[in-house]
Amino acid sequence: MKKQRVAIVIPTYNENENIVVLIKAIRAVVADSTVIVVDDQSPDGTGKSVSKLAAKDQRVKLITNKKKNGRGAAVLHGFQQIVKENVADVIIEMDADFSHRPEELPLLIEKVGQNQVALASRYVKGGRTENWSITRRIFSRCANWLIRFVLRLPLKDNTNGYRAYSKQALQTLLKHHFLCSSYLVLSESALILHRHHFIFCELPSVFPNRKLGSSNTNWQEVVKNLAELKAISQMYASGCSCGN
Ligand SMILES: Nc1nc2c(ncn2[C@@H]2O[C@H](COP(=O)(O)OP(=O)(O)OP(=O)(O)O)[C@@H](O)[C@H]2O)c(=O)[nH]1
Ligand SMILES: [Mg+2]
Repeated sequence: MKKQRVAIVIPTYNENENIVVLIKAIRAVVADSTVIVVDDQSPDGTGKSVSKLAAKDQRVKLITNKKKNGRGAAVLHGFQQIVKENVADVIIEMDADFSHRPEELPLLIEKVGQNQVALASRYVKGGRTENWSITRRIFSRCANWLIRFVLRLPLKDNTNGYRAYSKQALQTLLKHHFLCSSYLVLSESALILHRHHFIFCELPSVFPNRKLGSSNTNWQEVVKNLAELKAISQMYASGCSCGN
């Protein structure tokens, strides 16, 4: 059987303390993957560190966006590049801060299928978060409940961006014009794939809190996510399948 080509998209904003070590950790687990970092001109020099690495390793690629436009927009940019250049059969998205553990990659890759998306889930049996404050735990549960309730999605964990897609799933996604650019791209993607009858396989995942660098989640981001949730619920409730 032909070997699957794997590409991993990592959105970054101020992840200089994590990104190089993470790419090495990924390589230790999935040796021949292509790693695509999508950076929004991080002031801390993340882009420079990745471009140094890319100069030595042609399977590391850097996409630099002109301005900070949200995690989701960065991931979609990476996806577009992958489809355009046809460099992968299995495509992963993951965060740069080690909350998505590289050792979980092989199982995610194994479980992805042409019509099956594999998702790392903190809220199925065996999954959990580590070192989160009670406020963060309540917030995450409420966000998940709200998305599930409003969008009628069948997922237990709607807000974790550690996922593996087939090339077919990506091609389906990219036919659509996305309304969201924040973390809510995760929900908009799930909604599109659900409507196209893709199956979701939620795998238990351990999500440690970031040790280095600082969070990109703030109140402004929360407000943006809520506005985007309202927009997609209205768009999809009206029966319109955006952009298609
Ligand atoms: N390119 C890009 N990446 C982003 C943006 N916002 C967040 N990211 C990246 O998306 C991933 C998730 O962001 P985090 O800051 O870890 O968000 P979080 O997990 O809610 O917050 P933490 O508690 O700090 O982990 C990280 O790899 C970030 O660097 C953005 O606007 N642009
Ligand atoms: Mg994080």
